[in-house]
Amino acid sequence: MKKLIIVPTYNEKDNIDKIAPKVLEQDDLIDILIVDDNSPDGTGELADEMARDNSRIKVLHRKGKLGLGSAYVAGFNYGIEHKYDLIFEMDADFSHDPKYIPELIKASEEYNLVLGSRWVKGGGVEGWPWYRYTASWGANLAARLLLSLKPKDITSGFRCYHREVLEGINLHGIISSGYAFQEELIYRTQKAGFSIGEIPITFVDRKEGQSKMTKKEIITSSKAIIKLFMHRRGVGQIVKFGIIGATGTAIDFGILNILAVVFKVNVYLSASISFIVAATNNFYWNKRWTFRGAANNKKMHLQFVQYLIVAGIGFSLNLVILRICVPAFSSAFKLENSAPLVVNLSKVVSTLLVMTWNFLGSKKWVFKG
Ligand SMILES: Nc1nc2c(ncn2[C@@H]2O[C@H](COP(=O)(O)OP(=O)(O)O)[C@@H](O)[C@H]2O)c(=O)[nH]1
Ligand SMILES: [Mg+2]
Repeated sequence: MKKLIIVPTYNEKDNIDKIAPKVLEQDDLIDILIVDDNSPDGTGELADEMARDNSRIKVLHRKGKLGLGSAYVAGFNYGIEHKYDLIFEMDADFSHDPKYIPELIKASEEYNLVLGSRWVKGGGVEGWPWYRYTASWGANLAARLLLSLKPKDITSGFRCYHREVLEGINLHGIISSGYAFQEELIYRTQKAGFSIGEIPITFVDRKEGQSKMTKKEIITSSKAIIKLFMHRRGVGQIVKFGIIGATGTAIDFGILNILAVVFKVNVYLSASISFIVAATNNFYWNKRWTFRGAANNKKMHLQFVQYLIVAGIGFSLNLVILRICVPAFSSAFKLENSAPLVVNLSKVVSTLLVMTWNFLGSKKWVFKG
């Protein structure tokens, strides 16, 4: 089993020559690939010297600081080209103790991807101030929830991939470059159906050199996670449906007020007209935008009638829920039925439930082909 440990470096002159021998001594079939982004401190030149003395050390030079993600992609491509069986990610700064490498290799007999994990039993972090600990844990949890990822430590940068995983997840399609890259790789690995295991590690904060985690990096990574989230099947639909629902509600209120308040039209007639106009608006945009591409084989007028039925039931549901919530909240908070808290909280509950009903009715019935 040929193994390649990829170590991306940016200003790691004080670490790289110390970590390399520790990595190589873990297993006879290990090679190291240093991917240096033209570090100003001369890490690249030092790496070249090391490679001259030891054929198990390889170096890739890139023009400038192009980001951790693309450094790894370059390293992965090297590993794929040279037919390494196991391909590792590892930091240069001793945060990832080389002693875990044999454990990662062992677990790789069972899993397609193995993570060195801080957030499983037995794992942890040493030397981080509380805010960095909280931020890392929180970012990890948020991304796990948004992307429904099963592993506990999805930002970990200490990993062992079988080559087949990297060949099977379309590295060219990756959209994030910074730290979100780690999450995206897990997302793709899980989606492609590969198994993922975790072994506990203690992550030790770097002693030499500086962290490259910056505010800009955090913002770019958060954006990448949200982009991935929007790419998930169905999520974009819910957001679009919500936007159209909001415009429909504005139209509904606007027309009701113009007719009933300004022109003194009978309030029930006004409410019916405003409801029909809003529903027509929602139908049109949901057909054109939210559910574009679905249900081309259904007659338009049939679809419209079905939509009115769903929206009409939704409207009645709204009244029923208000009839239940208003007395319940008013007795719970010991307030009048007309108190702003009671009225608005009830409206929030009914809106959420009715929107869910309308969305499911539209998706599963009206716009289903
Ligand atoms: N080639 C390359 N390596 C990078 C880049 N950014 C970070 N690294 C390396 O990636 C590893 C992790 O970075 P580090 O600054 O320790 O991040 P932290 O541990 O999250 O604070 C280290 O080996 C860095 O030298 C980059 O843009 N290009
Ligand atoms: Mg580090």
